[in-house]
This record gives sequence, structure tokens and C-alpha cells, in this order.
Amino acid sequence: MKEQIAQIKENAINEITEAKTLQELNDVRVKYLGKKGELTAVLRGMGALSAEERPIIGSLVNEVRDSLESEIQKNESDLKEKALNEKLEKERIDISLPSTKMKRGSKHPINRVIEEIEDIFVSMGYDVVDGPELETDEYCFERLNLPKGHPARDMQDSFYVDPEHLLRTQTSAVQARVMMANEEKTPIRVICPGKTYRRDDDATHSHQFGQVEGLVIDENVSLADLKGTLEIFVRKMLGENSKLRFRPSYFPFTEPSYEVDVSCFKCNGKGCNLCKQTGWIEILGSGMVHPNVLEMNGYDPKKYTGFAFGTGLDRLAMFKYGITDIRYFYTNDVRFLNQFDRKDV
Ligand code: 2U9
Repeated sequence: MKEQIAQIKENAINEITEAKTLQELNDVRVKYLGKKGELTAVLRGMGALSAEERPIIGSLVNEVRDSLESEIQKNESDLKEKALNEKLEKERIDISLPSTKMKRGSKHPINRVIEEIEDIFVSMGYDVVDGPELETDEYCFERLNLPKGHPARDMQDSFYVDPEHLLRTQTSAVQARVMMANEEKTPIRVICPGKTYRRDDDATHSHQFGQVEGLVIDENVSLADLKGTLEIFVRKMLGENSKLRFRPSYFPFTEPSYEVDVSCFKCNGKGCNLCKQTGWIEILGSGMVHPNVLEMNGYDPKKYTGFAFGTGLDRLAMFKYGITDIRYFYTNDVRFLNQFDRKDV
């Protein structure tokens, strides 16, 4: 029996060494050590042995099984390493090959302007607020001191979807919503950028355009606060040497109201084609919030005052980036957009 075991061991070791693949190695394992394997069969036949022989043969079989196991393990790790090396060799990557060029997008100039405005006002403690583009007549007009039949409603030919709903003509509706939503009637400091819609569609006007409006409400807010705020904003946005000029104007939601000009940043106020030789460019509308608007939106005009302002994003972007035709913003010609690649991002 000892010879039989020695023979099994010799055969098994030979076959283990000769196994070329993990599959072949596993077959050898099954052949000798599996349930129906040759070595297992020896163990099964031990019942026929004498009581003295049994432990001797038993420990011999265990010894052989251990050495076959370790031999298999050794060959297995060699084969695994070999397989891995072959795989790595097959999948070798040539890192010196040129890469596939990825086309990077660039931020639209209008979005750049929005982000810049947001940064300026957030640094002064303002919140940025959004609202619906489809508005009610109530928030777009009524609550802004524009009752039905008010002549200013004709000024802004609007897109009505039904008698009570329209595409917002200005973002002011958002500020009215902020005022109404503030149940404690605490001070407000917000800017509201967004898309607005009017029935213009000639060469210089688009039916849809970007706007940002601001609203501040608190005790003792004065015209000086409005002027100081707009001065900081314009200087940060268009250059530290910008000068502002306030011209009296009319808006239904503010009283007094002003149109705000900035000294031409191309000619520094001397007069050029950009400012049509006037030295000034109109960029903002503004004013002190009309007491009716405060009252209609739940703020006591005896306690509170406020200022508001609004500007067109397209115009600002045109000035800032020297763009001459508003239509470039909306045709999405990549040659135009590529000029604003992500150098500063
Ligand atoms: C509330 C109270 C007051 C917002 C204001 C302007 C002046 C203004 C226009 C400038 C160019 C829009 O894009 S544009 O046509 N805006 O001139 N907007 S004051 O006043 C408000 C808004 C909301 C509750």
C-alpha cells in the first residue's frame, strides 16, 4: 500500500508540474484529491487494514495530500502570474499616442454677466431669487402699481396666454412675490435675474431678453443708498473710473424714478461711435419704491422705504464684451461662442 501511495504521489507531482493552464491544474486536483480522487480512494479502503497499519497509512496519506496541495498551490500562483503578465502584455497602452481631442464648451457671455452681477451683489449681502416666467396679471402688473387701464400696460405689449396669465414682461413680479411671501415683513435685499418677454421683434429688440432687477426695503433707505449701491455695481462691472449720471424718468413702481447713464468706457466720456458722441451710455433704470407698491405688498410705507433698479443683461454684455449685434447672443454660432472660451475658469 505504501508503494501504491508513493506511485500516486509521483504521478500526481508529474501531472501538477506539467499542467499548463489553471483548468488543467484543477483537473489534476480533482483526479487525485477530489471526492472520487485516487488518494481519497486509498483513505476509503483503509477499513481493510489492520489496527496497527491504519494510523501509519492514514498519516502517510495526509502527508502526501498536504504536499500535493502545496505543490498545486505553488503551480497555481505561477500560472496566475503568467496569465496576468500575458493579459498585461496584450492590453499594453501606448501612452505616447496622441489623445482624442475633447471639444470644450464655453460659458455664454450672458451667463458670464449674470454670474458677475450675482457675485457683486452677493458680496454686498443680497440674496439671488428666481420666480416663474409665466406670471399672473396680479403679480406682473397689479401689485406693481399698474392697475388695469394704466397707460404703461400699453407701453409693454405682452404675451398673454389667457386674460389672467402672461409671460412676465419684467422680473419685478419676483420681487413682489418676495415681499408677499415675507410674512414677518422684515427687510429685503434681493436681486432677480431672469428671462423676460415682450412683443418686440425688430432688429434691435428681441421678443425674449435677459434682465436683472434689484430691490432693497428697510427702515431709512434713501436715494443716497441707491446711488452708492449702483456706483459700486457699475464700477465693479464696467471699470473703476466709471461715472454715473441720474436723469429723472418715470416708472409706475418707483417714485422718484431715474434712468442711469454711465460715462462711456470706450472713449472715457469724450464722445465716440459707441456713445453716439454723447460721452454717456444708458444702462439702468432705478428709483425709490413707490409707497403704493410697498402698501400693496404688505409693507407699511410709514415705517419702510426702499429702492429698486433694473437693467438689461444683453445690453450690459454687449458693452462689456464689445458685441455690436444683439442677435449674436441667440444664434449660437460656435465661432462667436468660441471667442469666450474658458480662459478665466
Ligand atoms: C418692485 C418694486 C420696484 C424695478 C425697476 C427698473 C427701474 C427698470 C428696466 C431697465 C432696462 C428693465 O431691461 S429693462 O427694460 N428696469 O428701469 N426696474 S426700477 O422696480 C421695482 C421692482 C419690483 C416690487
